[in-house]
Amino acid sequence: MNRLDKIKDDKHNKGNCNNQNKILELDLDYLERGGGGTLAVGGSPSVEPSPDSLDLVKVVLLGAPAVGKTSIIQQFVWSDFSEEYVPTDRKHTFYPSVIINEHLYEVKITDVPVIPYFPINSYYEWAHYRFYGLRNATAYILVFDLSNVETFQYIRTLRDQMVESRDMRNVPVLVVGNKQDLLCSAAPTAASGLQQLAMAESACGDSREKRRNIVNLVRKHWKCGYVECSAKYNWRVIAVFKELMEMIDALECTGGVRSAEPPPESSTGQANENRCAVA
Ligand SMILES: Nc1nc2c(ncn2[C@@H]2O[C@H](COP(=O)(O)OP(=O)(O)OP(=O)(O)O)[C@@H](O)[C@H]2O)c(=O)[nH]1
Ligand SMILES: [Mg+2]
Repeated sequence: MNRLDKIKDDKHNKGNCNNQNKILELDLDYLERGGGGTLAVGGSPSVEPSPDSLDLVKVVLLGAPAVGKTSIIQQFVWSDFSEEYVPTDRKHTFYPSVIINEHLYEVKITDVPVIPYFPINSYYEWAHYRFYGLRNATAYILVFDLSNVETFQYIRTLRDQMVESRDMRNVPVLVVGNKQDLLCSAAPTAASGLQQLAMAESACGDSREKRRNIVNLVRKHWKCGYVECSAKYNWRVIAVFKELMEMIDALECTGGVRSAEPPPESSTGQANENRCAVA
């Protein structure tokens, strides 16, 4: 069956990583409309989806250190957030079931330690990122920190490496600006003197300008989705996954074919009008 990638490698992965076998059924339309915090649980939390009966959408989150990748996932899956920063030091996987446009998807969300580069072929993947599933992901979420726009440079480099080494046609990529709550506002306070206010306004203006350029690059040139969120306040975290699942669902409906196997090394990415593709 072509509809979704099979989870062959998950059989393989069992025992090699810390699988967090949390099975949730999330109706994204309902949740985004504010449909309560209680999620329909679609199975025992300790049971992994049966590899034989379910197809899986494999989503990998990537981004610079401390941008909030783990926080976004944990807020989405567990409705939980921690102020404490614990760098991710090994692969973690999460298995929510997601309903979008009345289609049910089993999703495997993978959180990995920061990778210095995207593996340009399966040899590098095997040698340096074994079992991370980087090259055969169904879709990617690339996260940066809105309050530190320099972190965007990391995903820009990573995306360049992806499009140079993997056929990215029919592979949705969503760029997420996290920590929206930390965005500066130059609103005057009683304590701020005029000079301080002017400096704050100018700093905010700079950062607003950089953000505008990023949104422009991502949407117009990369033709990727873009969402801003705050994992801390659970603001638009569901929208992140909804947007991504919409992209995946649209692809499924238009018959986009995704292969669980890495493509031949010669087939580098080319433009695709409607998908997140090479600029
Ligand atoms: N203010 C604010 N802090 C956040 C937000 N999201 C994450 N943080 C904080 O940022 C720090 C890093 O968050 P993580 O989720 O661990 O970041 P990460 O990208 O997984 O980091 P690595 O695993 O090292 O790559 C933690 O202290 C979080 O509490 C947010 O939306 N707003
Ligand atoms: Mg992490």
